[in-house]
Amino acid sequence: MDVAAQCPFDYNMDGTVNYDGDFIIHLGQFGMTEADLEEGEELFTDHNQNGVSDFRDLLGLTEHLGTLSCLESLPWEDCSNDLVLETYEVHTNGFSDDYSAIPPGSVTYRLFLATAFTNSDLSGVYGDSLSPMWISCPTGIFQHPFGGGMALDVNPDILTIAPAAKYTSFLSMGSWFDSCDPNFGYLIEWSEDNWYNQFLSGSGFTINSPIGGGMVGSAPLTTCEPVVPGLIFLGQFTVIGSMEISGSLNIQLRDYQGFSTEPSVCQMEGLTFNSENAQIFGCINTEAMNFDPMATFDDSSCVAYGDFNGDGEVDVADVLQFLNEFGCVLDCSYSDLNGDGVVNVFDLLLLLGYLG
Ligand SMILES: [Ca+2]
Ligand SMILES: [Ca+2]
Ligand SMILES: [Ca+2]
Ligand SMILES: [Ca+2]
Repeated sequence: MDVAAQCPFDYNMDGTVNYDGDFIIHLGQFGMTEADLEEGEELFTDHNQNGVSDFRDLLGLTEHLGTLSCLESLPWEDCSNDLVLETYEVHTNGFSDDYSAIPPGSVTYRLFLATAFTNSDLSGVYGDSLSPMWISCPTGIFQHPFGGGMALDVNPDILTIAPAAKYTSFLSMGSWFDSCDPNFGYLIEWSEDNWYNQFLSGSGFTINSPIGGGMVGSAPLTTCEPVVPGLIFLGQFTVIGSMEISGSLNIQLRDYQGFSTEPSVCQMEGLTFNSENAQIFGCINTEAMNFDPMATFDDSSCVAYGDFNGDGEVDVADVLQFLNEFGCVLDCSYSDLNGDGVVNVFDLLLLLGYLG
């Protein structure tokens, strides 16, 4: 039996749904209808059979991307994901470098998808006329001249000469510009929306054309290790001279049980975020050593008293770390367990009391 013939996404029939082959072939028909084709050609990318090769057809391919075959359609899971908007930095006095300036009162936000899946990647962040994606920011979005609209466009080496680039606005498919191998999202912009150019020019945007657009994942399982467990990074936005930002987007996520198994897929549409609900990340456990009274969102950073290395136990390794600071009289950090400004035998006695 011909495996390839049964897989509607393996256009080049090499037995795998791949980025180099099938994805590129698919893009060749993006936005086309039957009428756009040459005589005898077929609109083989119109998987949802609405007469046009639209973004949702592309999602059909990206959910299979990297799989060995697609003999059966992938299982769909229920998922309840939420967006989390973090107030990352408030630029009360502004921030500038030799190349650009962030005005006073600007705020840098970071947007995350909260998911219960522990081993997943994004296969699409998108919008179309059925469910638009938009970001609204009345006062404008900061774009550093050395930045770019995607995480990968920011060269971390540039930050030493242009530190304000750290706050440039960009979208991401789970990767940070300053760490790890990214799952670089592939941008899909239909001319009618022109959304990416608007974003690059420093404004919000809407994707609501019938064809649709957004980002699709280009490689499976390369999403970065989350900085906060359970959160996938979606982008950073520095709002110019105000705090106001809101938006809505749609997500397709793949969940893996193991590297070689085929993923299952979940899709959530109409996820919204708003600066009115922005969170301050930190430890919210009042019992913890690093309790942050300003924090509103638990970022799993809590460290128990005496657990200096944060491994969940108070043991000899922590005592050794403590002894490094023993005798400290200035800026003594965590080792000053009783908070009297110095690290001495009274702190040691407290620590011995925490020993498990
Ligand atoms: Ca193929
Ligand atoms: Ca279609
Ligand atoms: Ca420990
Ligand atoms: Ca002390």
